[in-house]
Amino acid sequence: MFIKKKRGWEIRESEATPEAVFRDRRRLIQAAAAGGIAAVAAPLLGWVGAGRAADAMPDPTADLYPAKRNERYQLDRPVTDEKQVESYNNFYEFGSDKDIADAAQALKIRPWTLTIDGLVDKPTTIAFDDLIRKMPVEERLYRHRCVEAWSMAVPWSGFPLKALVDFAQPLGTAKYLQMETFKDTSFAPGQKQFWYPWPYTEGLTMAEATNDLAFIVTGAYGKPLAKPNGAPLRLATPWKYGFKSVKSIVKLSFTDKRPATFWEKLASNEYGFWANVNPAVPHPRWSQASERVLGTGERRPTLIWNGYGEFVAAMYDGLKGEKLFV
Ligand SMILES: Nc1nc2c(c(=O)[nH]1)N[C@H]1C(S)=C(S)[C@@H](COP(=O)(O)O)O[C@H]1N2
Ligand SMILES: [Mo]
Repeated sequence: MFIKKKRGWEIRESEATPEAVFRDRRRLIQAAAAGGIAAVAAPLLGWVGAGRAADAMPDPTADLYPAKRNERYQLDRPVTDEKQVESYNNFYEFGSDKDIADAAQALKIRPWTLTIDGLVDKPTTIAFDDLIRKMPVEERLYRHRCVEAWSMAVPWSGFPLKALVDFAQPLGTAKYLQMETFKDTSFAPGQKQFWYPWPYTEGLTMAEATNDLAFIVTGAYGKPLAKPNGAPLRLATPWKYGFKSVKSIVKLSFTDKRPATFWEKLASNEYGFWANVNPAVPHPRWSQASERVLGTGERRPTLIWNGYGEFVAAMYDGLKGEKLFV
């Protein structure tokens, strides 16, 4: 396949991360705060606006947050600074660098409907605002490990993907769940880049989709999810590399064939279907042994299954022949 530009994770982390830009912004913001000129400086600073309520309509789900925390999921490190999480993103629909927070404000999140089709009892379409009222919303502290070797720790809110699968009532013949992002070039300029296989799709086995850890994220930091993080709903599968966590989902399709996913279509030897985190299996072009913690810059050793083995490892016992870690 012809690829015009290097993708984000083909570039060395040192090149991919505009660290100098971030440092300069930090300083500018500190200066602005000290001088009381934040309002003047704000438009210059992408991330100041990342979580703001720029939309005219108040969020109709705001009353659900903050949700009660589920204490079963504990972190081994501090929560990452909210501004970092909402301003250092992978969201190729809005651009192929990390600095898409401003562009992502153009994402239209109301009305938002979710289509459920394929091998289900009754295919259906439901408004997100109706769906979430049927779901058990809670908060969970999760780690996130990008295949590019950076990581973060986030208080996500949302509901178990299993609750959504139960709502969808898949047939016994369903083996996989495919999830799809919107496609709309009127507000997502990245989708004009025709060499990518839009829309972004991801997939899980039914065992993975109904695992306790698989989570649909609708909020973070005690409020509705910010657009750069994939509002109004995105996936979190914290034992897998971050590219599995598909954002701004519009469709769930149950199928008996393994879905080919967005990055797999582009480079299957580098970004496979399983994509489980393993520090001992390097990416073809870089090590996965350690990770750079967003916000602090600390380097930590990466853990097998990203530290979530007790929840997920047993699912893969019968799958030793598969490339579970690519
Ligand atoms: N639709 C869509 N979902 C996506 C991506 C994307 O480009 N488009 N990037 C993925 C990658 S590589 C990562 S690491 C996470 C990043 O999530 P964050 O920006 O909230 O940190 O989103 C994932 N989901
Ligand atoms: Mo990623």
